[in-house]
Amino acid sequence: MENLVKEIAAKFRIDDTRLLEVKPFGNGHINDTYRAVFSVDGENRQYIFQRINTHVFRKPELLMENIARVLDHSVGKLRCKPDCDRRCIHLIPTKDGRMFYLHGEECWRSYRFIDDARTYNILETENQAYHAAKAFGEFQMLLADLPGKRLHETIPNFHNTPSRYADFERAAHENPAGRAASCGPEIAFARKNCWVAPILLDFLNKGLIPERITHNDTKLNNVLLDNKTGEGLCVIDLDTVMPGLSLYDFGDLVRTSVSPAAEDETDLSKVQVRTNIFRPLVKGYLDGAQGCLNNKEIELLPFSGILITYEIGLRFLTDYLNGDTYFRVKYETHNLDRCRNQFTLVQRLMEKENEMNEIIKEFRK
Ligand code: ADP
Ligand code: GN1
Ligand code: MG
Repeated sequence: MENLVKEIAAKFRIDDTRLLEVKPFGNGHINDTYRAVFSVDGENRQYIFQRINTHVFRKPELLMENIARVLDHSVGKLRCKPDCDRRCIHLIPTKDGRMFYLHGEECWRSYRFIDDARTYNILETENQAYHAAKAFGEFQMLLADLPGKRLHETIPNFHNTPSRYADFERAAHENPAGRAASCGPEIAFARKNCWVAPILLDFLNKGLIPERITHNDTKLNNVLLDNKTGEGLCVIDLDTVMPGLSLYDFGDLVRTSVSPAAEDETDLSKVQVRTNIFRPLVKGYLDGAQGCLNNKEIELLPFSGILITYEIGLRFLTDYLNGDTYFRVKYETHNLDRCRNQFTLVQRLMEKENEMNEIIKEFRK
């Protein structure tokens, strides 16, 4: 791997360098991410190298066009802020001026590494909740006036929950991996709760909530928090930035923040909703978005966590039924364990929905 990354790195505009170390980095389910340390003029400098999963992202050139537009616009708006270099990721161009490098069938890109910052897989404090949510809210606000044509849909129907439900029913009927019998309770849960699927799209179709430019993969570990100040610095993992709903972003943040358990925790008694985390999530997101959201969007913030958690549980179940063709798995029932965990969280979020609705009343305009 070291040799491969070295070969790839040589294609990017990184000055005369000596590669000291390269290691897999992060724990994403889709792309392959590496952190490389180079010695540049006697100083250590770090870069991120990523191999884009082209099975999932079929048109990487369009995806990179989206990212470049989004970053250009964000950098422009952030220029006058203190520490602006660390508030946005920066693509390193290739030596021939492109934003990615094609290595046979593989598509690689590189980012400047943002130092003195980190991501969290499990949220620890209310302060982290506030700052992570604020960064995602700011991201929403930054892109609210992106000029030019509509962004490309890098994965069509990505958060179209009824379409995800149809994919699930197809997998359950066709049973391609012969696993349907081993997940009867999960299939039943998915069916019993299918009423959740169309709700946000119905509000969109009625014109009550708007389409926006959204991130669409706002897992807690897709925002860097500053090691010193604890503030939200920069939103990362921009592959799915495209037209969407603010509620997809807030919902995924709720999904990955309120529970003290990892997404694949198998001790389901640990899957809980910490309502004390919900309030700073809402406050942070709304502070960051600076008035972008309308009242209907604010009212639906508690429900958004339920919908997105249901949708991801459904996607894990579908992938399990299909024989693990999409998400990276570490063992045979990994996707099923993730589904059980997420469906448990859906249940717990539903039990707390009234409490979350009470909290939201404080924030309506
Ligand atoms: P994945 O698709 O694998 O989730 P990410 O883009 O989220 O890929 O990157 C994986 C991890 O690498 C992140 O969780 C973060 O810790 C780190 N990371 C990514 N980009 C940067 C960057 N520009 N600077 C510092 N760390 C980064
Ligand atoms: C994937 O790439 P990563 O790990 O940040 C997935 C998300 C899911 C998430 C579940 C492109 O995100 O939609 O919510 O796993 N990304 C894609 O953990 O499908
Ligand atoms: Mg990520």
